[in-house]
Amino acid sequence: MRWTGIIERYREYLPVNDKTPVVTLYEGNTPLIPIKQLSKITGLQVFIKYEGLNPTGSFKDRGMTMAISKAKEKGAAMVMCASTGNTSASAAAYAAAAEMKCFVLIPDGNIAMGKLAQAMVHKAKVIAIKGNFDDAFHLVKGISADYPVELVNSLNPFRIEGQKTAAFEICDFLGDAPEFHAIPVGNAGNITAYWKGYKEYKSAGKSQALPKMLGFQAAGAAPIVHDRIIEHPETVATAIRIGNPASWKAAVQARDDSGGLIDAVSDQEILEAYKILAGAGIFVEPASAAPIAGILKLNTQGYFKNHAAQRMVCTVTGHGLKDPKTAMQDLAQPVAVPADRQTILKMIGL
Ligand code: AN7
Repeated sequence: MRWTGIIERYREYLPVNDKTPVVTLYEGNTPLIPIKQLSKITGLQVFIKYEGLNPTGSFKDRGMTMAISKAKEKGAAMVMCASTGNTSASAAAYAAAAEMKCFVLIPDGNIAMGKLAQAMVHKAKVIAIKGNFDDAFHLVKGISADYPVELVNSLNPFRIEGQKTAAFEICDFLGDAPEFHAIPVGNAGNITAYWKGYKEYKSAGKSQALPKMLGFQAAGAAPIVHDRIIEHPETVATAIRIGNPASWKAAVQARDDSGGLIDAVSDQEILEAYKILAGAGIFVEPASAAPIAGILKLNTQGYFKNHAAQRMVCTVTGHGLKDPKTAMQDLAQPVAVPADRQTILKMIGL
């Protein structure tokens, strides 16, 4: 069957009707890839849900096809969001597809280059503010409440509806829900969406089990872990540099209802996990390495010792190409040499 996006595939589980104009870039249907390097270390069956392969390179597209389609249905001409980068890239692309205007507020100097380029090529109006994501989010909430512009951050319930389809895909692929699901937590929409998806699929009789939800925040931006707002969040994982998440309560509920946890991982642990994935052929952005760092941390604490061979799915949320600067940070640029066979053979050691 030809894949034409998450709304067509999972229509019966989504708040759409025959009159909803479906704005899609054929997002979803991302691969669930076994990573033997991680299975070997943990003794679990570890898979990654490679969300970097969505049309704009992140999981946000699942939510954005819903948010923009519903905005279009309502007759909206303008959408707006605050973003650490991926939401703005996705909003800009789907708004372009829908021929709508898009305004994005970003924290100046703290979004990865690829994401900024995306928002700009799709002709969103990009406004960098002297403040962080939380400041930007506060502003867009106020403006969208007072003016005819649709908010497409994950406070918009249609975003969560779209993003829950990733859980459906995982159950369809595995035949049931996995025992564990690990995921990065920033504004906390995605952990909320997955938990909703897993519960709904079980209620519909499409799966039998529910996973333990394991959320991971960056140590310098871990409000849920510390149970307090972080005024000045800091982390190399700029996507999750968020101190006051919108879906805080729902994330705590997903954690507690599933018998899981939300923990913090240091930037160093994130970058080590990032390199392990790269070594396995998978290129992600730093925030996406947080769940890998998290399960490795839990593994050293013995958390999985009675769970041999159980299934672990880690959502890796964004593509590595989003953030080439971090990728190249501690790598030497190649030095140009003469275009000559002998030189090349000597360099390769042949
Ligand atoms: C790669 O783009 O918040 O916990 O404004 O880009 O659902 O917020 C991005 C978040 C994880 C966290 N991984 O997801 C934004 C934004 C990547 C991300 C998260 C984000 P949520």
